[in-house]
Amino acid sequence: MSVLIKNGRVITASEDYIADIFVEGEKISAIGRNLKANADETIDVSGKFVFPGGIDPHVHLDMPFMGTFSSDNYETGTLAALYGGTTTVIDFILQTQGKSLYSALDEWRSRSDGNCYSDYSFHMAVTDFNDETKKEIKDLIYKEGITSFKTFMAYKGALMIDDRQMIGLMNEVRDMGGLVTVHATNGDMIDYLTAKHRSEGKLSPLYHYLSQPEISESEAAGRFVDMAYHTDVPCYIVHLTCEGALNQVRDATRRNQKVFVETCIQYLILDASLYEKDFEGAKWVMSPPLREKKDQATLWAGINQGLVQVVGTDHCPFEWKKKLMGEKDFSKIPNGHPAIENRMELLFSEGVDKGKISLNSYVEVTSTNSAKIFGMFPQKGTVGIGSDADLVIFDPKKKHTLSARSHHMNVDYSAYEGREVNGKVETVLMRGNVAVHENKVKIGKGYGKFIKRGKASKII
Ligand code: DUC
Ligand code: ZN
Ligand code: ZN
Repeated sequence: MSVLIKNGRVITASEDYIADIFVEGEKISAIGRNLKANADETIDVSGKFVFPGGIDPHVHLDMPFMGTFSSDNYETGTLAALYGGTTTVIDFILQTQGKSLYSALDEWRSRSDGNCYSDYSFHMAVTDFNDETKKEIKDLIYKEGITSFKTFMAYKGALMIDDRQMIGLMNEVRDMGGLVTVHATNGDMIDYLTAKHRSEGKLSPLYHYLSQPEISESEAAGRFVDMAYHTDVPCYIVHLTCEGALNQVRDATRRNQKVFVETCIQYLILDASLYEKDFEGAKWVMSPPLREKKDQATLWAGINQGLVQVVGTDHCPFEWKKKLMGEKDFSKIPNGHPAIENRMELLFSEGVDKGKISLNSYVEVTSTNSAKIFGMFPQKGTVGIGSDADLVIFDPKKKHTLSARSHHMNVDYSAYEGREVNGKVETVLMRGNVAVHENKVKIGKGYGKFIKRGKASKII
């Protein structure tokens, strides 16, 4: 199978030019002006952008969490990702405390194998670091291609590890050439505030927000960055939301430390005033919570300052009836919101179209930097000869309105209901095949394959 894409405006992390792209099999084989090729299919994309397929490095599909499962499984979640221009996702395996990392890998494979539309990979969340789990790190990196290890400084009693375990894990991962990532919020502080609010009868979604103040995140981010500095391990903070936490990263650069930072689309464009809508605020109950307008300004500036390298989603949807589990107690609302399908269009509309970030930055934070940080570059993350032909044809002029009535995510509400966006994903190629075209899927379940990743780049 070969495809000739003609007259696209090709955007990479560093370039912007009009060209034709010739795709043979799964790879891009030529890029140039007026290419003459005998292709099976020719698509004229004049006036459209061609972006590298999006990479969302932070999704939770079919995940057991807070007494239920996230409502998008690997089939529905990766299909929704494709509709939104994301061709690779990295999901999180959660170790069960007291069990091995490999038993968790088996469990996650049993849910994901053969079910994906987009390509996918896993981070391994280490929730119980001990002498046995320590021995598994090397095989995960070298045999399985799982090179990033997630830690939680919150969710005490379920996912959280203490600082002693953190330092042990960091030393091991450094020696084996991996990357340590973190959900950086102070679990003890949050537990204390949650219990206090509950005992005072303060039970609405607003108190989810008030139980996780900015300082609970900035303290943990600073502690994590210090431990990573001490152990000299490459480190990455997931879903960073606020000024205080980013200032910890800014400070770390003054001692020449490199800290990779991800924020998520919701923290750039939504704010905590949504928690004042009584129980409707449960739609946006996630951890960390939405923050203030001043934090949005910090995050946009952080992208332009090179302090924030990635915009993901933390996609973790729950149907409304599941959110209702916390109707009488905010601490029982399953944490998470749906965004996997909306990230690329929202960031284009709110970021590029409104002049907050450049087109090249857009490609960096939605694709290239994740590919580099997580060891998939240049197979993924760019439009280049020899790279996988994961391509997004994007119409910057097409306006449309986001709604649960038209989205493909398996959840009965949209966190962005009624929001008009400028720009639409028109066609998506996945490894050389047209996967989505004008709102219709063209590939089958199971097309998406597991991507074994290499070592993380230390420098991007
Ligand atoms: N935060 C969420 O909101 N959901 C899943 C896990 C997390 O850390
Ligand atoms: Zn998290
Ligand atoms: Zn998450």
